[in-house]
Amino acid sequence: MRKGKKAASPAFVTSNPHKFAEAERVLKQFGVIIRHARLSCPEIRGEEPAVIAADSVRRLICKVEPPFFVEDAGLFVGALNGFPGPYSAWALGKVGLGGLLRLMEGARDRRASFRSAVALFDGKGVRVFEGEARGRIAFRARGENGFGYDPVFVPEGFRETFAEMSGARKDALSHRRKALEGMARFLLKG
Ligand code: ITT
Repeated sequence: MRKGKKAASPAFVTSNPHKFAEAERVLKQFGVIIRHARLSCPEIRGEEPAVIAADSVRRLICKVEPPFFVEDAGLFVGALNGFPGPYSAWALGKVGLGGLLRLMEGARDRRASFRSAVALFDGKGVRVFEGEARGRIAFRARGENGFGYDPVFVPEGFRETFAEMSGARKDALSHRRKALEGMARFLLKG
């Protein structure tokens, strides 16, 4: 457990309770306590999580009391030229994990990465923090923990999927933790 200077309590603007729970768990370790602003913010179409998150946070200025942050994340599969990437939530809703596994049938290169970008507005300016977790797509869905694509994502150096790991183990490896850690260090410096 890391202890540091007390930072202001930022709001996480997200409609996804799983993302909020992960962020709360990670940031608590840095002494950063967050509030949940349960809003969904329309996202621009784009490839880069950092660009999408920065745009979303800018559109919330004047609507949410600073400091606040948003996070954009997605699963980028090499053999599918980065799909579903920015369409991760949409693709999961449309075809589910089964649909992704069918697209990957016969694919020998199963490399993929989760990418996260956290965009913070601290009342003065916008800062973006990024994180990536590399791994591969499993041959079948395994595990009950986590959310989204966790049952089909095997992080580099492991055999288990994120969904077969404890929350603490996922946090140690995850794209979201890496991006949030960048934000926590920035907040604690300020
Ligand atoms: P908000 O935009 O309201 O925060 P969202 O669920 O739409 O919620 P994203 O656009 O960032 O959030 O996430 C896109 C999808 O990518 C998400 O719904 C999951 O299906 C998937 N995803 C993101 N991070 C994940 C993770 O850590 N584990 C598994 N799937 C993840």
